[in-house]
Amino acid sequence: AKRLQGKTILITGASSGIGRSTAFEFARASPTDLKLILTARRIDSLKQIAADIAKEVGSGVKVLPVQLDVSNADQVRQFVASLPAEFQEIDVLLNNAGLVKGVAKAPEIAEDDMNVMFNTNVLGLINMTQAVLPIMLRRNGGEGAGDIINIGSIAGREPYVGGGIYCATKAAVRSFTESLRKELISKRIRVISVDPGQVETEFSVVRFGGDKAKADAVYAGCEPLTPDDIAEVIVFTAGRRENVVVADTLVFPNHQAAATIMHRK
Ligand code: NDP
Ligand code: 8X3
Repeated sequence: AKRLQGKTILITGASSGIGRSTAFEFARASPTDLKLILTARRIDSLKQIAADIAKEVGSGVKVLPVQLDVSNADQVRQFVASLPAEFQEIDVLLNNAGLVKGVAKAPEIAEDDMNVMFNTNVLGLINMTQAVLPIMLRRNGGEGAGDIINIGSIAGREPYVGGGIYCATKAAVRSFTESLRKELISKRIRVISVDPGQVETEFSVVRFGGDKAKADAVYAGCEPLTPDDIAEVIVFTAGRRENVVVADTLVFPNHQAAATIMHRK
């Protein structure tokens, strides 16, 4: 789409799943003129994705893979200044990096898991936002311009058994997103929330510490969304006319009606 032409897009958690798919989807939407900053901890995966995007759409999309752990506040603080000048004018921040660890109930939740989930899903997202907002606010003589797209979850709207911490992190994301939209009311910065339901990515593999059989069981008899499905929604929101804010979107596969209400065949 013409509206995305020339934009600089920063994606966190771009090495897998929804973030990876969204990188491709933005590249397809503006193949002749786009800058993509792809970040995650797994830099080798990001380099591979950069090469695959170049193969698919050619050199009109400039891709910069950068290793970044969003749960490391110092790394996040230094991140923007460390970018090459031609990538510093970030137009779209996609706060997508996130994870879940385990299915323990309150008495058994490991302290490490709590810290990782809150530091990544909540503080990581907030720190990234603080790092990038000044760039967006400077534009148009202080009126600002840009998009902040936060990936929440159905889990942030509806807490479930065995998700005490993960659901709390996504509820925190939802709350922060809504505060931010209100705080930026006089600015031309769009604050957008996309909340997926069940999507098959590495999400459940990470949840079960690499146990693929347990991860597969989550989707048994279901037809989950693909990460491309969510990528299409994200790119749609960023490609609307500047005065249109697709503020808050919940996306389910057809068999899902709530976090834990799934029709299984
Ligand atoms: P994946 O596990 O496939 O992708 C997660 C991404 O986050 C990876 O690229 C991973 O990269 C990155 N990540 C994790 N920790 C960090 C960190 N500390 N710093 C930087 N990057 C990090 O899962 P999804 O694509 O499904 O998850 C993306 C988002 O979607 C998450 O916020 C998740 O909560 C949300 N979501 C997922 C749903 C689902 O059913 N799959 C449903 C609703 C929301 P690396 O390991 O290389 O750092
Ligand atoms: C992921 C969706 O409900 O499986 O955010 O936790 S859920």
